[in-house]
Amino acid sequence: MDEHEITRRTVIQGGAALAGLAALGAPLAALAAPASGESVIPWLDQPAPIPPPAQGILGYPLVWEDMDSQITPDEKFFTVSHHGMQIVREPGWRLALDGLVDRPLSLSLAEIRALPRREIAYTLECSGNHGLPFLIGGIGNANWTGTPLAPLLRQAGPRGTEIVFWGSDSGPASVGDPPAPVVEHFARSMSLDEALEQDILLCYDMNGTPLHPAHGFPIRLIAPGWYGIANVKWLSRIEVLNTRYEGRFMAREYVTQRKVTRDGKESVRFTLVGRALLKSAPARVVRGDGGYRIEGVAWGAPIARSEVRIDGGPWQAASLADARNASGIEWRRWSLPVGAWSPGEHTVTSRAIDTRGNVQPTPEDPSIATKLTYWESNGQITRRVRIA
Ligand SMILES: Nc1nc2c(c(=O)[nH]1)N[C@H]1C(S)=C(S)[C@@H](COP(=O)(O)O)O[C@H]1N2
Ligand SMILES: [Mo]
Repeated sequence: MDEHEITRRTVIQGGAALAGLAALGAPLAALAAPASGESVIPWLDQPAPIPPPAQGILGYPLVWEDMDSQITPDEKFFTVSHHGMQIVREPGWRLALDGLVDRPLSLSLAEIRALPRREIAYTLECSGNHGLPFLIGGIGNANWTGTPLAPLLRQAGPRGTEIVFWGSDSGPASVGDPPAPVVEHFARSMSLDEALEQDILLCYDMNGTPLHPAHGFPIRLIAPGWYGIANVKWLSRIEVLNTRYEGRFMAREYVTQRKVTRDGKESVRFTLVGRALLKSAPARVVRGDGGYRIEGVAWGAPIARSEVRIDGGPWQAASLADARNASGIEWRRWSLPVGAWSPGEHTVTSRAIDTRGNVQPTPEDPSIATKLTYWESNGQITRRVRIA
């Protein structure tokens, strides 16, 4: 058992954490956990085992069949830590806001906690989710509490256009020409306008308890509406620049590459992984007294409809749980009764439609089919199930 696992278990088994878990948001009444007499039928297509290089990076992937509540419990919330989990001690820790600013700031955790509080339910998905055979559980939904970043940025008086969020984690980097052995700290950036969006938080609590080290204690950025990578954990410094920042996780990785052909000429288009994209997934099949039902979730944009097709048949409208937030930053659960279902193997495909009429792309859609990288795999997902 690695240190990561021991530490996470130890903390989760602690009394305070258990008390916190008991206070998690109640599941939506319309889509409650299976009642007694109901059972969940596991999908036939299960994710591949996590290969050794990714084992130290990805932890606790969501088991879709376990999804029985709107909020993902902390101990079932996936983790992605490129340089391993970091243990940051609170004594002496401060967050710097500096670089091209009129008034540099340095804040302790107590000072950040004393600032105006805001809680936001936001579904955080890794942009690699569904892009690799072992990665289908890189998503979870939590209540995140913190203080809005915008007033602090304004207070510092930025004189640049680029905001870099530095984590305290680092690793060896293969850079330089000629190559040089260097260490690169984790960082992601946003434009000043993006960083001033009102929902962006310096977050300290997840589901009502202080962030677990695996999720970024003492402070992480929470950037609702963005892919997971923007949500920098173990935040140590916010730096204002007047040029673009092109570190590893901005320019070398988390870059989507697509083959484009224009006027008969082939090229590659490189785009940055940024905002979340419209997506849905079947979560599980539940068997009850009255037959079967398919449950799932839709996220990534304000959702208008969620539809399901069985065995490639006609699209059927699923019933959508109420949105708790109109901006679409939190997933919405959906369910479709199937009634009697013939024995044998079946496929279940879902698609989400947003309030502008955009439809989640099929795997054949050019936005998906021309992709040369696994990031931003928001194409329609098909799962297989065997009905007895
Ligand atoms: N400092 C730091 N922040 C990070 C990462 C990291 O490796 N280091 N991983 C990012 C990625 S790729 C994702 S998907 C999310 C995952 O957040 P979680 O581990 O809390 O689920 O954190 C992001 N923030
Ligand atoms: Mo990620």
